[in-house]
Amino acid sequence: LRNGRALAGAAFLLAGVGAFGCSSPPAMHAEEPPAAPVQEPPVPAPSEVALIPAPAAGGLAGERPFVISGSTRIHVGPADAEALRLANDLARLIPVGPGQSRPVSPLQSGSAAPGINLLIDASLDSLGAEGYRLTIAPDRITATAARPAGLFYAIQTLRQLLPVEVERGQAPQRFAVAAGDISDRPRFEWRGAMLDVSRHFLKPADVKRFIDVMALYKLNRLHLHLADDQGWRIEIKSWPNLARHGGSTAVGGGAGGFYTQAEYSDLVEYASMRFIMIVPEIDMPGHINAALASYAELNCDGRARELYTGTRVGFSSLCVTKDITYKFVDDVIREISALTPGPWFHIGGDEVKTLTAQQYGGFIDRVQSIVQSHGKVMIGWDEIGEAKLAPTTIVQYWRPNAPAREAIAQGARFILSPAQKVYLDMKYDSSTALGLKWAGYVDVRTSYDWDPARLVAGISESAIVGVEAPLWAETVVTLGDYEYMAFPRLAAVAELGWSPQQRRTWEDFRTRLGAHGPRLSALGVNYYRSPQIPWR
Ligand code: TNX
Repeated sequence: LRNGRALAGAAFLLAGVGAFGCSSPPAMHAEEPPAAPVQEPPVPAPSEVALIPAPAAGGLAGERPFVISGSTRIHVGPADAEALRLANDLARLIPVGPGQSRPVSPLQSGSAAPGINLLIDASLDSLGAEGYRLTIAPDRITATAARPAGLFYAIQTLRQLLPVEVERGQAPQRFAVAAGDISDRPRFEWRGAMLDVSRHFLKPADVKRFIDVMALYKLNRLHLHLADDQGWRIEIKSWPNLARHGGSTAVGGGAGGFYTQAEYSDLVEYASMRFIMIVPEIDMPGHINAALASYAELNCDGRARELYTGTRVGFSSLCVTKDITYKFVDDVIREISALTPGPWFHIGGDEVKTLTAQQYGGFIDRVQSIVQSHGKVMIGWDEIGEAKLAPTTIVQYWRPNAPAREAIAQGARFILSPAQKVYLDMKYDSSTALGLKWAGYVDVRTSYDWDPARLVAGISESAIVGVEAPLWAETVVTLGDYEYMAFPRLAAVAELGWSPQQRRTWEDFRTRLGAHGPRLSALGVNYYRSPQIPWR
């Protein structure tokens, strides 16, 4: 079936070109059996090759493909260690045969050779730090970028043009890659997902699997919500009871868990190899019961709270009038910042219902100075607009229909995470078993079909750092649950963050997304088979 479909597509693409199958000459010598025609692999059908996010310019062409075979080499520019690492990753994706690695060789000069070429070319910086050019012609594939991140994204584009079997480690021996010429760069620098690992805990191996799928869609920020009322999920050496006791349970009373500092650093490293920066969040002054249960002295009354396994919000707060609170905040931000190469520290700041506006503003102000003293840029949920913000501070917009007036008036920059559009914990529709619905049902089209620059009056393109889809975890427990809520909506958000508005339409996206079904399946992702999508 697959071949039949592919051949039909090839006929569509190559009508009359005769690139394969019919190119063998008629037999000339009656006494010799005719030579078996070289069986050219079918060109992938248009319905099978689909790029998400859609590239900014160019695309696939109906011309002769490039055929990857046992003799195809991968070339990298001279003396480029990062390109070599990426080339080796690509070589592992398309081995020559079972257990046979594909050779990677450095080019003598900077110019491409027959085969697959991965080149860093600093003069290409018109495409920015993440942009790339990818050309696929009959004799060579050439990926060029000014920076390694761009080369990585070129490879993710190429990966989406390879047979889905490569995702299972079963590359065919010979296959065609659709021809094309693509010049690509992202619309926004911030294309993120957030995992709430506090309400339920995801072990490091599961976070890595999630990162793998993020990378396929060119997402580049993973925000980890590391502490909330129900669980403290990162080891803090100067306050060891936070993880030991505060991390010992979860919503519903499960076993919880936490990342040791070594495990966190390993995640940071794993993500950075895929050009994803980890953004740590410790939510404060509210959403902090796990800490209040771990250390009595953090409470105004000096009495430790009970661990909490329910799902209410807004009831807990640090004691903003005690000095020890700021020592605690300083220690936590210092230790996590030292483990985090990315420039940001997210302090939460949402849903505080037990402080006066003045207490809240004063606390955020002080914490902002602490974050800056550790060399980081502060991020907070949109409530922080009520405090006096530093010019570098970033506001994460989330409340449906909130005008964000105070933050706009201060000239803040925004990450857009409107709950009614991109909250991955909202149910898709009334039949979704997992998830919440306080911001409404969020189907795939709702996540996709909006323009960030037109969401909030007063927040225009230049004030938008990017988009991020948070996955709150009150109702999700296993990696399969997280995946079911995240995919395919996160792919929609990835395109929202990457592709120019005028290159995106829902009709086109839903068809391309349908073609991604087999790849997500091959990756073992438990995605939601939305009835809005023509899945293949
Ligand atoms: C609101 S969004 C919260 C979270 C909940 C989420 C559930 C935000 C900053 N706060 O604490 O988990 O709703 O959808």
